Formats: sequence, C-alpha cells, structure tokens
Amino acid sequence: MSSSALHELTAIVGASQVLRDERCAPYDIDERRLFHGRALAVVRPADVDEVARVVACCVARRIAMVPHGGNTGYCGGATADGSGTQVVVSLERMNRVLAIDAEACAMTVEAGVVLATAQAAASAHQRLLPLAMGSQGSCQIGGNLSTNAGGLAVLKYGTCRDLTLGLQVVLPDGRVLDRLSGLRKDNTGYDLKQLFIGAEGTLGIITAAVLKLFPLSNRNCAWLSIADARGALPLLSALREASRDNVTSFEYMSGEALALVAQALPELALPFDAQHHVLVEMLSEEGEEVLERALFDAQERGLLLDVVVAQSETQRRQLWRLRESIPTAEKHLGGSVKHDVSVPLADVADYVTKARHAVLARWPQARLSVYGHVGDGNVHFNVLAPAGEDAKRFKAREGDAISAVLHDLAHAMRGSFSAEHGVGVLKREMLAHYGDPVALALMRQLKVSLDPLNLMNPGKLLRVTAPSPP
Ligand code: 2HG
Ligand code: ZN
Repeated sequence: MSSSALHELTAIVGASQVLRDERCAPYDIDERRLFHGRALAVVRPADVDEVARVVACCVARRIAMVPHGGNTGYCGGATADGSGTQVVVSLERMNRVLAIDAEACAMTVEAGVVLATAQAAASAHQRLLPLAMGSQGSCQIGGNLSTNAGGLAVLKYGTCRDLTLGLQVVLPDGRVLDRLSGLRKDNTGYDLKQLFIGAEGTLGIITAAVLKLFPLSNRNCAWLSIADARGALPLLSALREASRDNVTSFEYMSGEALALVAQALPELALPFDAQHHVLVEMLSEEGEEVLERALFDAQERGLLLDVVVAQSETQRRQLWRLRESIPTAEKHLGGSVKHDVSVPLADVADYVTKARHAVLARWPQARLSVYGHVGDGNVHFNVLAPAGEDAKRFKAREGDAISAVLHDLAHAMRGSFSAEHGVGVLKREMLAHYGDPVALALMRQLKVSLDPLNLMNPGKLLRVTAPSPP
C-alpha cells in the first residue's frame, strides 16, 4: 500500500483501527482453516460515514476491499486473497443496537452486532428475533445478511431474506443506500435490499439493517425417532396440521451422525439409540400438551417410534446442544468433506438414500454424518475418513470426487449445491458449473454495473475479469 493510502485510511478511522502485519493474522484465516489470505491491512471503521470514506479512499486508489463480519462462514467469503493487496473492512466496531420498536415488531441494528446480542436485546423487549444458529455467539448480522443465513427456524420464519425490512449499504463507489425506514409495504420499484442479501459483499458493504421481530411465545421441543428418512415428511406434515402450522424447527439426524457425537463428546447423553432421529420444536401457548397430543396421534398412526418431550427449559437446551454438537464432533474427529445441499421436500429421503448408496459403493469404509434442516429440504451430507485413516489426507485425496458425486445427484434432482452456506471461493467454480447460464450472465451483469472496477470482494461468488488499468 502506498504510504499515502495508509495515511488516508488512518486519518479516517484512527491509527489504532488500521491493523497491519501480524495483527491481521486472525482475519487472514477462515473458520474452517481452508483459506489462508494475506491482507494488506485490516481497517475497522466506527460508523457508516467512516465506511463510506474508507470505500471512497480504496476506490480512488484501486484497492480491493473484503468485508468481514464474525468470520464464521464456511466458504471463505470473508478472507482476503494471498496477494497482500486487499484491505479487509471489519464491521466489528459497528455493534450498536440502534432501535427496538416492540409494538411495530422491528429492530434496527448495525452490521457488527453479534447475532446472540441482537436476540438478547429483542428478548429484553419481550420480542423474538427468530434467526438462530450454532454460531450465534460470534456471527454478526452483516455476515448473516450477506450470506442470507437460514439456521434453525426457517420453517416458520424464513431466511434473512424474509426477516429483513430494510438495509443500509455502502455501495462500491462510496455512496450510501439508506433504506432503513422499515416499511412493511413499499411497492416503488425493485426491491433493492434483496440485491445485497446473499451477495456475499460483492455488491457493497451492508452497514445496518431493520429486522422483523415477533411476540415471544412458549416453545416446546421433543426428540423422537422414525423408522427411516422416508418417514420424515409425513410426520412433519402431520405435526404442522396438528399445531396449526406452528412447527418452528424440524431437524433430522442420522444415527451415524449422533454416534460421532457420542464418540467425540461422550459427556453428552443421547435420549435413546436409533437409526433416524428428529428434533422438533413448536410454538404453543397452552404448554407442552399440544406437542404431546400431536406426537401421541402421530405415534398412533405409526409415524414415529420413540419420543422424549423436554419438560423444562434446561432439557430443551440439552436436546438442542446435542443437535448443535454434530459439527463440533466432526471437527474433533478431524473434520469432514461437507455438503449443504437442498432438494425439493418430496425428494429429501430419496436423495439421502441414493447419496448413501453412491458414496458407500465407492468409499465403503467412509463414515457418514447425515443431518440437517429437512423441513427446509436442506441436508448436510458430510463424509468423514474411515476410522484410523488420516482425515486431512483423506479429504485432500477424495474430497473433490465425493463432492462431485453428491452435487451431481442434487443437481439431477433439481436441487442446489449450497442451500445455506453460500458460495464464497470454495464453491465459486461449482456455481459456474451448475448455475443456470442465464442467471449467471445476469449476476455478472449486475456485478459489473454496480462494481465496474471489481474492487468489492473480488473473486468471491463469481469470477469477473478486472478491468485493465487506465
Ligand atoms: C448446521 O446445520 C450448520 O449445524 C453446520 O449449518 C453444518 O457443519 C456443517 O456441515
Ligand atoms: Zn445447517
């Protein structure tokens, strides 16, 4: 970086907020340690005005920027490349809850607010922010929106796209798009906020958002087993009917995935042994009777085998902890070749069965960790090295071939290779391979027209050729 650019950035955010050299290290590596970047500097602006000035400064000097939130993403979207020429723009200091309007059921937050902090702030006003996921203690709202995070209650409340009423974004030319009025109805042209949700920071930097809240209500949760994955959809359908469509989560877990938890985290006790487990949660003001009745009826109809209903908030948390520990267990066992596919709801069981056969036919000793938000058609079909084999070597040697099998299958079933974790760098070539050519061309057209110099998180999502220097 020319020293004048450094001076200018320092003048904007203050000397202590421009990090260099070894202080960039935590920002240079992603959550899964798949990507090792080398940032020129990390800049930590305090407010939207500073972000806009940082962007204008970088654009004037043709310096590429990488927006950075809680760094919990799985696809390398927030990591600088290895060139040592990109500036990471961390939103972590923009961590204020700006407003909560409990009656209007809306909250305005800056992009660097940690998701759990936003949930707690809403809860203090007797409101629910339904976005929830395993990484909520460190992921930030800006990153959630940039990847259109879904999480554990999409079934009832939708993804970030559905939960966002307004956005504030610094555009690639430094202008600020301010759409924080929080209007629930506004049919005045394109819904611009949707352009930036899920754009992974390639079209601008999200600096604040207005999010939808809901009245806090009582939640009941149960852990149950079913005969096979095919039984999941009829059960979900029965529970939705019985609860007047108040099922908030419906998480499937294979026996194998939970066996990994038992192996890696033996302090966590499973409610019972089974091959196919489901964690279900529903809203009910009448307490757990509604859930118990619904489950009893489902059992009578042969839709489920064993069941345990959480009798307290502590038990409920314990059940969720088991579900959320699956990725941790995989990590303890050396990590997995991860997949995040979605297929039409009616095809989920078929996908799981076919994928299991296809993988085990070629890698008979591989260990499988199959689970996910099957109520959303979203399956994590993760593959671990055979017991006793070096995990790193297995992933490096077989990872691409395993992923090709699983993604080809999802594609053949009109599914997606990335249901919730985005594209980043990890899946960029998959998007080029599986993406619809017309959709891809349109995305490229949008990218080029909003960011003609290709300075906003370049190389993420799409490969766009940088313009020649003037
Ligand atoms: C989950 O559903 C997350 O727990 C992580 O999306 C999935 O680690 C994974 O494969
Ligand atoms: Zn997931």
